[in-house]
Amino acid sequence: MNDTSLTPTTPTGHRRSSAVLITGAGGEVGHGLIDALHAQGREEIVAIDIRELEPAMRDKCRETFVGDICDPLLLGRLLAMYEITEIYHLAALLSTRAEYAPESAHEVNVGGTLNLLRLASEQARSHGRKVKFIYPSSIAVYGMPDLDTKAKAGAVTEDEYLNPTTMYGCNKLYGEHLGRYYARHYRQLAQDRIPDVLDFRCVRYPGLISPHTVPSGGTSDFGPEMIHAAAAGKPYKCFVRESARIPFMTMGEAIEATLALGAADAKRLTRCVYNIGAFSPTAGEFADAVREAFPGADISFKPDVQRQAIVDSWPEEVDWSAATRDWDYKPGKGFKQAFEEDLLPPIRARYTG
Ligand code: AKB
Repeated sequence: MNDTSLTPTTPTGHRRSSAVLITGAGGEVGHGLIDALHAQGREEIVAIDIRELEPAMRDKCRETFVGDICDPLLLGRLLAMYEITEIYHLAALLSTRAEYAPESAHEVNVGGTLNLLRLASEQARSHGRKVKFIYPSSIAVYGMPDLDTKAKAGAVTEDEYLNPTTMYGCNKLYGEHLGRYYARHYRQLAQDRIPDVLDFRCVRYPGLISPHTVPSGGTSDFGPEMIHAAAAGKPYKCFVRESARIPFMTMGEAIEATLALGAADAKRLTRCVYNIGAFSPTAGEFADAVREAFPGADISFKPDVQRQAIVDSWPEEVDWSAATRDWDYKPGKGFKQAFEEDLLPPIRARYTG
């Protein structure tokens, strides 16, 4: 975009400091992302969450805000104080939680995303450069019509079976479209339109497994919950049947892939939305690996019909060949190797240490 910028100063006339903004920073992905960006020497992290971040996380940020992304005053403050060059918009109500309060989920997942996209475009207008907007979406955008189709479909591409059955999935799919709209068509009829305000890049996550945090509010949570429960010596009743299969990856690989997409050469990117994934064990295979690692593990299966239906509506595998072609994405390890090398050691340390 052209450099038609207003001078990036605060209302008191001081130059605004540059910032990479992370929303939903207190969640599982936020933790991993703050760690990774801090390790890269990024000193300009500004984080928002509705809850206070832990001190260890706060120490890695330039500034943290406790607040709601739906609050226009908070976003106005950010606009006034910072020259935001990059946004990682992680804040969302996940699939299970959203089904208990669909309208609130819509407010956060769609309203919040719209606020952030508007903030990004106002920032870009004010400092004269495109803002990079990294948006994690999810396999929840898919809606497989039945189990037979799910089994036959194999690895689904980004553009197939987009009929989500959850509010979260609908919200994420719309968020992907909103991002593409802001990046390519925003205010397309306005006389004073500035083109190219946003560089929108979206990565669709499968279920994520972190050795450091226990997830909450999602429907892919059965995988990580099972491992953490066994390591903590607690019994676990799995809410899906043993044959349930969806794609997963480790949190470490998801963060690496998110940063790789963020750093990718824009000229090579042929689309806004990319699938990533790594392995697709069934819940039963998950349990076998956990029992092998923790021989006394007490894991039983008691499917919850509604949560099972959500998992059944997600594909068994995703096709990530577009990510490989455009930004060299390659999953590192299969399930057993990732489980043994990347998950077990830190999980054991967490519960014994
Ligand atoms: C959820 O289960 O809602 C999330 C997701 C698959 O996006 N973990």
